[in-house]
Amino acid sequence: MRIDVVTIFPGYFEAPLATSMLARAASKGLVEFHVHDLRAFAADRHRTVDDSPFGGGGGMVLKPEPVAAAWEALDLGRGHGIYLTADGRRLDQQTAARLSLQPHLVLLCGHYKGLDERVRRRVADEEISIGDYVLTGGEPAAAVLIDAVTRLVPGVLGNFSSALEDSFHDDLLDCPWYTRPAEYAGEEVPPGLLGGDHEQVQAWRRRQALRRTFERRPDLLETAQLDESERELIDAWSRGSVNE
Ligand code: JA5
Repeated sequence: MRIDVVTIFPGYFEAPLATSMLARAASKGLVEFHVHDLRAFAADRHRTVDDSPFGGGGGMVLKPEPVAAAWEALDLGRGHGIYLTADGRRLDQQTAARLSLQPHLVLLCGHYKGLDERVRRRVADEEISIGDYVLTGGEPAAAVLIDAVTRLVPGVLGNFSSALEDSFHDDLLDCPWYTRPAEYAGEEVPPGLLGGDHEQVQAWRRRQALRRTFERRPDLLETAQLDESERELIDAWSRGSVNE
């Protein structure tokens, strides 16, 4: 997979792309990252990329021509264009999985009040938000998207972890995890994890994942794949007739 990023802050991406799993994926040749400075495609000697909005009001809007020039010069139109914006469709695991199948993503980071609407429609195949909060620009959202998508590219995850075992793979939150020591600060590790009975461990983890999802993200239970006994357990929790 190839990922191009177009931004007025290319330096923002240095540490995330040079760290841990993303750096390893790039050094293994599984993914290529190319970060481009939008200002390099400005037409004037001041490298202007923004201007005031028609109709007045505060703030600035990213001009269309530097974006169009970057797309032309870098031949980005063949990739799948994504504009990171608070009014985009919310990023979720299903979207990350779908994007991980694309051979070429092009991420465009907005700034100020955003991008002129006309070039936005021309370069963006889709518009994505990472959540309902305001950012100063699209860079943090692009870094999040790169992480979520890249780890799903075949070969990127080691066998220490598998995308199939992720929290959210089955629409539930993760269970609690424990490591040594078996007693810490007066608290024992739950006995269900200690007997070496793998079936028992799997049952304990599943129930804990259900419980945690019930408590923190009940909305996820609407669409989760649950069997009849799991539905009954959740109904019992809802009635308050079982505690854990
Ligand atoms: C703000 C000019 O998903 C959260 C996001 C907030 C935000 C994004 S994505 N882009 C911008 C932006 O501000 O371009």
